[in-house]
Amino acid sequence: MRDVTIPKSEYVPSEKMISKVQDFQEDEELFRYCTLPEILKYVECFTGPNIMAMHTMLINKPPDSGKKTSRHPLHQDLHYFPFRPSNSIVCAWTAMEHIDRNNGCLAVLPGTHKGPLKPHDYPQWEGGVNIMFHGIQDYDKNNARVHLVMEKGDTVFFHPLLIHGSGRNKSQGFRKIISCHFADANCHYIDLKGTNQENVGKEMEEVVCKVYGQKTTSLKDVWAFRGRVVKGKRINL
Ligand SMILES: O=C(O)CCC(=O)C(=O)O
Repeated sequence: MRDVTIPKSEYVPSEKMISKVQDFQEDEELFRYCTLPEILKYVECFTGPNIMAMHTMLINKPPDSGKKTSRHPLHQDLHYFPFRPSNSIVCAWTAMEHIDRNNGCLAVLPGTHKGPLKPHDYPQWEGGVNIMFHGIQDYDKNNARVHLVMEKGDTVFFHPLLIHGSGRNKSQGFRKIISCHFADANCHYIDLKGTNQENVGKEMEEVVCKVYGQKTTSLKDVWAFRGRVVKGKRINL
């Protein structure tokens, strides 16, 4: 992914242009992260013994161009997932360097994982919004906000309903993190039709069709194609 402020015509793949590498499950070195015993021992507390790595990301948050597009709006990750139950899904998010409010640390609203999945949409930001950066408009503004200052290698594990986002990168460096969403292999796919995830589901299908040059696709196939078993056996996902 490139930041929305970089025109397509100026895009040359390099550390300075790539803001996110998504779906690195075929990259042996990066995917090693998703198999580390130090990570899986905590993941298993949420998922049980049959663990699927469903969604992988290396985020290289670029120095903000001044348009504040390096921010990530407050959202719940479950918005993007067509599988349940939510209590059997967990994100591991690891700092690859010191991260604080200056380079855009995570901001979380504690306790929000106990609430429902809220409707998401693109925020109305003047400088533009990156593709798929959907946000929640109606979160409780009085809810405490905690900024997670982390050192290289520190990892947080969080629930897919936890409302979180990240601030703009005011530093001159690239803020790097690596993350994976894990799920219990017993989770099941759901139909997004008629839910508040219907739009994101359609948008995701469109992106996949564009990238892979296909006319149609199904979200279930997309996620089954992405998912990899990392411990135990593959069951439903
Ligand atoms: O790393 C960040 O800045 C936040 C990423 C995030 O919340 C996400 O991709 O769901």
